[in-house]
Amino acid sequence: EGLGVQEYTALKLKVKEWPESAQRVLSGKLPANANVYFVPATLRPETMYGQTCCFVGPKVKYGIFKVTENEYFFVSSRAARNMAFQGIFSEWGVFPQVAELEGSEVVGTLVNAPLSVHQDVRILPMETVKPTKGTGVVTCVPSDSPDDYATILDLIKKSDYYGIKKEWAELEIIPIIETPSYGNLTAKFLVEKMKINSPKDTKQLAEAKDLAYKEGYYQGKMCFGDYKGKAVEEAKPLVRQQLIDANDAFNYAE
Ligand code: A2H
Repeated sequence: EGLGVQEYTALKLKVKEWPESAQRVLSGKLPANANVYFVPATLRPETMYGQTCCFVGPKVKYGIFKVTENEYFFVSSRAARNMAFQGIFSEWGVFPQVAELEGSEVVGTLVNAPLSVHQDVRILPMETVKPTKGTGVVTCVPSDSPDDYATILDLIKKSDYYGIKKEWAELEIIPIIETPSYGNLTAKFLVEKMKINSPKDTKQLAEAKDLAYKEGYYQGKMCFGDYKGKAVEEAKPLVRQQLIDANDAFNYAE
């Protein structure tokens, strides 16, 4: 945003099972030993313990790109290009695309979410995903992100309309960060207090996001995980480094 550079943590969520809609598109396009990862970009690596699903824009176009011999990323082509010029792909500036998919075709994919209490989570639709920000993939932490919390409530309420199984959206929301003003489920607190009824209440959600971010970052204390008891400001780089060391994440900037 503006003139600044945004430093994201890009997380690797390994695909365990594709839905039929994706299998049809992918048939014959990937080698047998291929590992494919959904790669959300996040500013809150310290919250990854609480991932309950991962979002794509249902109408957004994505690609699967070959990163190394057996590693492939599911991201927007814009993000693949940026990554290729940040030394993330094996050949500088080259980002070979093996398939093109729309978000709706990958809804229901089962992926492994690094660090999360919920090892296996589903890919679900989020209509407010911006195709031009980050990777176009957003990991869902409903304890601390008002956008994620509002989207989860909507998916549960209208699961038939969205063509998903209700239980895919109903994973337990665990407290990760304790704050003096909003308790330990900041997003739920703010969504309820501000009477946000839908993911389309964008103005209120922007305000809630600001409040949640500031309170979490400056006043928050970890109440879960390896850095329990530490300030969020201190824990954030530690969790990020832990993810990077485990080869579950990398730095991505734009
Ligand atoms: B954050 P900034 Cl727990 N479209 O990650 C919509 N939202 C996107 C996106 C896209 N294409 N790409 C990334 N994002 C989200 C965690 C989180 C995030 C928490 C709390 C707040 C929060 C879990 N979701 O973001 O505009 C991602 O969600 C609020 C600041 O580049 C990413 O971090 O500042 C954040 O927005 C990046 O937003």
